Amino acid sequence: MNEEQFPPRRTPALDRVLALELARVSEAAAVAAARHRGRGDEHAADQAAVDAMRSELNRLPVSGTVVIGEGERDEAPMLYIGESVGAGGTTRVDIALDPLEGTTICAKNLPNALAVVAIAEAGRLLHAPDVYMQKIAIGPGYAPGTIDLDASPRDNLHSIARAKGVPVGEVAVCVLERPRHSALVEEIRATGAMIRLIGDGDVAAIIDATRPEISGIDVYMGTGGAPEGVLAAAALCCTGGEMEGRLIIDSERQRERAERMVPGDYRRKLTLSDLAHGDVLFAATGVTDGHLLSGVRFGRQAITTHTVVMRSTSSTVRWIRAEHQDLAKFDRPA
Ligand code: VTB
Repeated sequence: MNEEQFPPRRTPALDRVLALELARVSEAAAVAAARHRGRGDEHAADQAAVDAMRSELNRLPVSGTVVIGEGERDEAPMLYIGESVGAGGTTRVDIALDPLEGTTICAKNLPNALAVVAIAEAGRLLHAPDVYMQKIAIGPGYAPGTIDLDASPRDNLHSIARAKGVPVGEVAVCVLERPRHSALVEEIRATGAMIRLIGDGDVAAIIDATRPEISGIDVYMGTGGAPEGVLAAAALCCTGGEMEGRLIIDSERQRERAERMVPGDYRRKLTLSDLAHGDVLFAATGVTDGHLLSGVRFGRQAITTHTVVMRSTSSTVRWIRAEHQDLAKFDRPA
């Protein structure tokens, strides 16, 4: 065989079959959380998702360590940072998860609550402390340097508009609706760009920016959770796109955690590859309806889930609509 024409494929560290296994993990969490939609009880919804995700994770043929989880060991009894999960084996992976991204969204049954999980070879996901992160993210197809976290929102929006070949008034920005974003929102509006304000759920919002023709969002800007930033970065490793972030450290305790967890200067601008790199698998299942994913449907004979599964090695993005007829596996007697 001519090696120049057919270069040997790099052997990925993560078996591709694992991608489908990962879908089962986010599906289980989503179904458990969806039973609590609209009931106003964030805690119960989250707990159900955690329990379901944990038992499904423990069936994965990996030796996994939770690096982005429900919290530090002393505050989260399950899926805490550092917990070992998986059925064991020689595949050592780091796991980032959010069994219910958008607990408030789920409790109110608003759009875009997701069950999310990502795995990567050990050491390839940033071990982000549970602090805020300033973020900016765009989808694929832009030249490197189009966005810069350190540039003003105005400069970033003009740069995106130029690269896209549209007036800045046709660029749409997604921002979390928070008092801390009032100056950002004002500055964006002053450029003429459009804003979509969301209540929660910036993982979905960043993935939205990778498919502007469907979501209507070109760029995500603002400050959200750092753990959610790593999850979103894991997805961008697969879809393509750019993201930059910076941890926001407000207390001595946070500083101590950041110093312990983040290699190098934790105050630096983090690039996409600082956040996640290497072979990455990502799965998200819709809990409530959203334009990224439909929520769980409880039918008479089947429970239907909608999941996106991504793999960085092949840049495959698969949309899986699953009808689960074995209802007992989701704790519903037939
Ligand atoms: C965001 C959002 C999450 O936290 O990261 C946000 O994506 C940031 O924190 O869904 P604040 O709510 O304190 O602003 C969530 O809303 C919840 O984890």
